[in-house]
Amino acid sequence: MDETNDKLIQAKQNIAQTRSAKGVGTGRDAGSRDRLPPGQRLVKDGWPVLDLGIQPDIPTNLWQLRVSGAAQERTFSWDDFLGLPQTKLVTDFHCVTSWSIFDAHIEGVLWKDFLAAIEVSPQATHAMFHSFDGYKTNVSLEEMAQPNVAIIHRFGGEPLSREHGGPVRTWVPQLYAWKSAKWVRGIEFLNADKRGFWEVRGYHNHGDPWKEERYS
Ligand SMILES: Nc1nc2c(c(=O)[nH]1)N[C@H]1C(S)=C(S)[C@@H](COP(=O)(O)O)O[C@H]1N2
Ligand SMILES: [Mo]
Repeated sequence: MDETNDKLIQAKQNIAQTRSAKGVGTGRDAGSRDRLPPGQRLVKDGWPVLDLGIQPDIPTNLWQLRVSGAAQERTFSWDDFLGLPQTKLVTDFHCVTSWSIFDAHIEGVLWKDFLAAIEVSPQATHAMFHSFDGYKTNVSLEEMAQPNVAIIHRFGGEPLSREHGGPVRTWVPQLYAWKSAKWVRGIEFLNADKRGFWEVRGYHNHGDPWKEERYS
């Protein structure tokens, strides 16, 4: 498939617009607030897949990650990327469509270790993550500096599957899952905020699940 699923995108955009007209959030209380954000339900078996109708197939020998914008340009090959310090993490993950998963075992390069390998302009404030399917999403560098933010290539002890964004995706677990770009191919540093794919279609610009920042 090389066309995006326009009906699905339109439907999600409509949800964003109706929900935001009614005010923020679902208003539901999920209980166990210590772990499950409000309005979320725990998915116990499996991990739902969400995309635009395209699942790019990028073999690792052709995969590259390009750093651009307010940073020194740099392109990482698969081997360059695996040569960066590797860390294993266990985190939860929350999608705005209200599913959450607990205890995702992931592995990859912590954002702080990635930053140590590149040169970012002191003026940079945000990053735009660009993906092979044309998707993009913006995250502030302040959010990227939170613990457990990483660029990952393994999940559950296996290479990250194609449907979940393999070979490499970003992982920003303290924000709703649309902020974690699957099939990432580029990181563009910005001196001012810009909105990504869902952010221009009514999703919240920040996306904190604990504040139910679902739609704007
Ligand atoms: N490249 C890309 N990344 C993406 C998306 C996408 O369509 N394309 N969808 C986002 C959304 S809306 C969600 S909820 C999560 C879903 O990740 P999963 O399919 O691994 O659960 O990926 C996010 N990252
Ligand atoms: Mo999503």
